[in-house]
Amino acid sequence: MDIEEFNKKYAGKCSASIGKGGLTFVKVQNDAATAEICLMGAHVTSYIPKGQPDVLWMSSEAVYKEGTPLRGGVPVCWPWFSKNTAFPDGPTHGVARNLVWDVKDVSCDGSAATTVTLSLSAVPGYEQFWKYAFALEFKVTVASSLTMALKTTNLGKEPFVITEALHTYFNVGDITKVAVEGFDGLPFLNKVGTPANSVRKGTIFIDQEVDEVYQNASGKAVIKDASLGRSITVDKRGSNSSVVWNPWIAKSQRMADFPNDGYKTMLCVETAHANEDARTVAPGESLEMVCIITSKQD
Ligand code: TA6
Repeated sequence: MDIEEFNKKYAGKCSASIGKGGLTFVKVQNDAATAEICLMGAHVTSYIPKGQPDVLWMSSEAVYKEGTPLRGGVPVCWPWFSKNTAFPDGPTHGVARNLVWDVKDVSCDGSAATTVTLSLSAVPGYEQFWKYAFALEFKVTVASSLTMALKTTNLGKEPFVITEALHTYFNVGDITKVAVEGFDGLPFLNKVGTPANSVRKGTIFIDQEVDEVYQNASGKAVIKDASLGRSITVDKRGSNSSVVWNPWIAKSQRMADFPNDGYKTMLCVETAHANEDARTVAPGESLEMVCIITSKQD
């Protein structure tokens, strides 16, 4: 992307610059919030509503290198979530987060809402894993909420099946003082240790590794952060599955791009089409999944 041309075209709406690891970042600043999006992976790395700490958590050990997934923010996991059983040795969480996306458009609605539309229509270097003709569009609206809409269009002549996730890492003050509402009574696959099916009873508190894939999760979740004195609502449209993840101590230590104590200040609540919520996209059809994040000081 020609940075100078981009900045001329979108002057006053957003600005692009070369950042860590030579990666290109688009910065949005308006009356409601600021945000940053790395073009590699269309990866939202920061969302700061006016007067609040960043809503997203980025690892201090993240590796900024083209082709290497960024740790933190909102990884776009597509066209599969977690491992692709057809390619067990392939990339985890698909290939979209490793690739550089284009900016299709930037629009503003008044002085407090900016929408950056990013697109991807090929998987260079990953063709062995994904042979279908597709178009991906990711609309990121930075306002008093952060709204992310991921739309998959099948441009080919045969249907394809995807799983996907907006794998959002939330910034919390102290994980031991966090309560997560919205999953009471829902079935989930517990992936810690030997995978086992279970049903959530009540509120989620985090005092150990948690890696849970919820089904029938079509509503909103609320992350109550007593330490930062705020509640983060994670609402959604077009998704029936969610993932809740905290690596806790041992797994944090095993991840090179994750600080040993990182588990204390992050929590993933992911808007997904995961596991049984896999989706078939017919030729010429589109599938959209939307996540709406709103953070309110208590
Ligand atoms: O969404 C939770 C999860 O599937 C965990 O099992 C853990 O692997 C996490 O994603 C991070 O995956 P990554 O490939 O980004 O290290």
